[in-house]
Amino acid sequence: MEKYDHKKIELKWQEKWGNSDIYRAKDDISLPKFYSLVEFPYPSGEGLHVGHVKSYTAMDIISRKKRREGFNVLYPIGYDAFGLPAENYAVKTGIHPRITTDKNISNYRKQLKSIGLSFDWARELSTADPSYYKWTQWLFLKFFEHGLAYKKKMPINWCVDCKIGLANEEVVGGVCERCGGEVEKREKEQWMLAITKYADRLIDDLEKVDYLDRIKAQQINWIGRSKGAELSFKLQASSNEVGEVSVFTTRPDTLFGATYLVLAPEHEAISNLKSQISNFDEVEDYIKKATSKTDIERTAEGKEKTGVKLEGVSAINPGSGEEIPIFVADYVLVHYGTGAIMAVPAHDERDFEFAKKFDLEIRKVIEGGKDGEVNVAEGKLINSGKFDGLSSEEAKEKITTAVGGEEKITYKLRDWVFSRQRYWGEPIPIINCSKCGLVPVPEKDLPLELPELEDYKPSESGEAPLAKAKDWVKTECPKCGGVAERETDTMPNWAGSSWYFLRYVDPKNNEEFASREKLDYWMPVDWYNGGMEHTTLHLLYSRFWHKFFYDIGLVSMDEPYQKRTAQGLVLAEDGDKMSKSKGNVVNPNDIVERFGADTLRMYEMFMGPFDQNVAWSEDGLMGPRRFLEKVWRLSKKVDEISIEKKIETEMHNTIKKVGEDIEEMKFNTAISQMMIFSNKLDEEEKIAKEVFEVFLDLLAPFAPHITEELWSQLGNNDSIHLTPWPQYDKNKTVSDAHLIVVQVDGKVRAKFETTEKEEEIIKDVALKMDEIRKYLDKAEVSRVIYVPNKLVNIVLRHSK
Ligand code: ANZ
Ligand code: ZN
Repeated sequence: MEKYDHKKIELKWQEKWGNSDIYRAKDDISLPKFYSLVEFPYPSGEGLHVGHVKSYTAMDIISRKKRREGFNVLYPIGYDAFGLPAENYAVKTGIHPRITTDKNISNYRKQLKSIGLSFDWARELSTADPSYYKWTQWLFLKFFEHGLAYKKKMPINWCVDCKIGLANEEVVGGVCERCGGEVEKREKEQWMLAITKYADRLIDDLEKVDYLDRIKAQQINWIGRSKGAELSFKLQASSNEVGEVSVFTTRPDTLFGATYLVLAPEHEAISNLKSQISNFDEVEDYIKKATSKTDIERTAEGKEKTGVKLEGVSAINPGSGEEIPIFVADYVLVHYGTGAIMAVPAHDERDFEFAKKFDLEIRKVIEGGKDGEVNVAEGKLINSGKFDGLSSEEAKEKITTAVGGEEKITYKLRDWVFSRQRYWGEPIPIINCSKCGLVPVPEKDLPLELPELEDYKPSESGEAPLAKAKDWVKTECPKCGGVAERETDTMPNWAGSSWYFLRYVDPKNNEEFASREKLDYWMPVDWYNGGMEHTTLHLLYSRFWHKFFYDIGLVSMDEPYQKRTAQGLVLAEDGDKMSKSKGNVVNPNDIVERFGADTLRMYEMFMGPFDQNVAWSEDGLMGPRRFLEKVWRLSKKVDEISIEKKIETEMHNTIKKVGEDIEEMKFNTAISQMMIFSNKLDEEEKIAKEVFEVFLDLLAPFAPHITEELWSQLGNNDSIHLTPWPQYDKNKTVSDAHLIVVQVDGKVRAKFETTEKEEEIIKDVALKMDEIRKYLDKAEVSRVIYVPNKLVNIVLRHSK
C-alpha cells in the first residue's frame, strides 16, 4: 500500500487549487454572502508565526463550511505593510523599506499558500501600495473636511534614543518598548482624530453586535464613561477669595467628607496662585519631577503617594462651608475630568492612603464599613448636615443641585494622536500655506507618494525624516498658488488597517475606495476573528472610522463587524511567549516540511480550547499526524457494502457534533468526535463508500489536502471543497450512547455522551474538555480512573 506522503499530496493540490477559482468570491448579489475576516499580518522579517496559523486556520474551517452550505464566501488576505521594523532596518542599512517589505510579502505569500488556506488571492492587498494608500489619504481628508482631523500641541512621549514620539501603549514601565531607552515628555504639534466624539456610540452600539463578552467589556472600560458631577470650590488666601477650582467627582454624595483638595501638577490654578503660595519653590520642584513621569507610573496601584501642600492658600468645602487644605499630587491627572479632585479619604482608596501619609482628617459620611478601613460602597448619608439619612442615589442629585454643581459625563478615552515623525507611513496629504493655512492636497494629486530619501533617520530636533526631502516639501498652495510647504508627518500604522476590510470588497477600484454596490452587498463582515491585544486599538479605531463613514454617507451601516471572536495565544514549549530573543520560536515552515500542513492545522485546532493560551508541544503533533495516517489506511477498506445501523448512527452523531462545534469554535472537540468515529470505522472489516465519503466531507475543512486526495482516489472528479456540507437526520442520531460523568478529585465537573467504548479515547476526551482543563492548569494529573460506560475520575496531585 502506498503510504501517506504529505509533501507530494499537498504540493499537488495547492497547485491545482491555485490554477482554479474554487475559492474566489463572486460579486454576484443574487447569492447569499458570507464575509469572514482575519487580521492581516505585518510582513516582518521573521515570517509567519504559528499564532497566525491558528487564527487563519480557524476562519478557514468556518469559510470552507459556509461555502459548502451554499454561501458566496469572501475570505481575503493582505498585508499591513507600513511599520517600524522595515524603517529601523533602513536607518541601519540604507536599504529602502519598500525593498525589504516586498521581499517579506513574497515570503508571507509563499508561507500562507503552503498551509492550504482558502483565501481569495485575487483580492490580495498591501497598505503600503500607492494604489491603496491613495484611499487612506482620501479618507483622511474626509476627516479633515469634517473637522475631525485637527492639529494640536500635545505632550507626547518622546524616546530619546529612537528619536520618535511614542503612543502611550508603546511606553512600557516608563521606558521605550522598542529600545528600553529613556522616555521624556515633549510638547509637539500633532495631528489628532476626534474619536472622543464617538465615545457614546462606540459603547452603546455594542448592543447591536455579537462580540465575545470580554471584548465588549474591554472596549467599555477603555472608553471609561463615568457619570458624575462638577462641583466648584472657592479658593482663599489670607481670608480673601482668590478664585475657584472645579472638581469632577462620581460621588457628589460624599461632599461633606471632602477634607482636602488635590490639584494635578499641571493644573493652571497653581501658577495663578504663585504670589499667594508661600512655599512655591518646593511646589515647583515637585511639579518638575512629577511631569516627567508617565500617567501609568503616576497612577500605578500600590505606589507610595507623594505630594506637597500649598502653604498660604486654602479652599472652602461648598457643602459644609469648612476651610480645607489644598495639595498638589501626581495621582491626579491633568487630562481627566477637570484635573482637580475633592479628596474623600473615608470612601476613596487613593485618598485614604494619601490622608494617612499626610495625617489628614478622615471623615466618614456614609454609614457602614469597618473602622479604620475605606468604605467605597454607597449607602445612607451621615455627618452631612441636612442630607443625613438620604441614600447615596438621592443625595448625588440633591447635593449637586444644592451647591450649584452640574451633572457631567466624563470619558477616559482621549482623542487619537494621528501623526508620527517617521518615514515608512502614509504622508499626511496637507499643505501648509502662510496665507491660507492648512490646505488639503487636491484629490487629483492623490496618492501623494512617499519621496525617495538617502537617509531615513529622524532629526535630533524631532522633525520627521520627510523634512529632509526639501524639493518635495516645497510646493505650491492649491488655493492661492503661493509658495507653501507639505506636511512632513506620516500616519500611524493603525491608519491602513482602519478600513482594509472595505477595500477587500473592491480591491482594484481606481475611481473610488470601493463601489457602493459592492459595499452594500458584502458588508458588514459576518465574522471577524483576531487577537485580544487589538481590542482597544485596531478594533476600536476601525469601528470609529466606519461610523464616521456611515455619518457622511460612504457606507450603509454603522457597525463594520457583525461578530467578533478571539483566539488564545500559542505559547512556546516552555510556556513563555515565543520570541526571537529567547530562541523559542516554532517556525511553521519547518512543521509543514516535516509533518505536513494538514497535521499542523489539525494540531493547532486540537491543542486546546481555541480561546485559551496553550503551549506548543512537539509530542502533541504526533496525535493528529497518526490520526491522518489512520485515515489514509482506512480509505483502503472502502468497499461497495451497505451501511450498518450502528455505523449509521455514529455517522449522524458525528455530522451533528462537528457542524455544531465548528460554529462555536470548539475545534478540539470536533476533532475528538472525528477520532472516535474513525476508531469505529477501524473496527470494521470493510467501510461503506458512502460513510467514508461523509467522514472525508467533515474532515475536509480541517485537513483540506489529504481529504481532497482520498476523495479523488475514490473516483470523484469535482473538488471535495465544493460538495454540499453533509446533513444529519435527527431521527438517526439517537443511539446506544451512554452518559459519561467526569469527576475531578471525586467531584462531578462535566458530562458527555458517547458511543465510544475504548478506555483511552474516553479518558482523552474527558481530559480535553473545556470544563476540565481549567483544573488541570493548576495541578498535575496523578491518576485517571475509568469505570466502563459510566465515569472518569481524574485525581490530581496537589502541591502544598
Ligand atoms: C470624590 C470621591 C469620593 C471619588 C469617593 C470617588 C470615591 P472614575 O470612576 O474612574 O471616573 N478623579 C477625578 N478626576 C481625577 C483625575 N484627574 N485624576 C485622578 N483621579 C480623579 O473616577 C472618578 C473619580 O476619580 C472621581 O470621584 C474622583 O474621586 C477621581 F468616595 O471624587 B471621586
Ligand atoms: Zn495659499
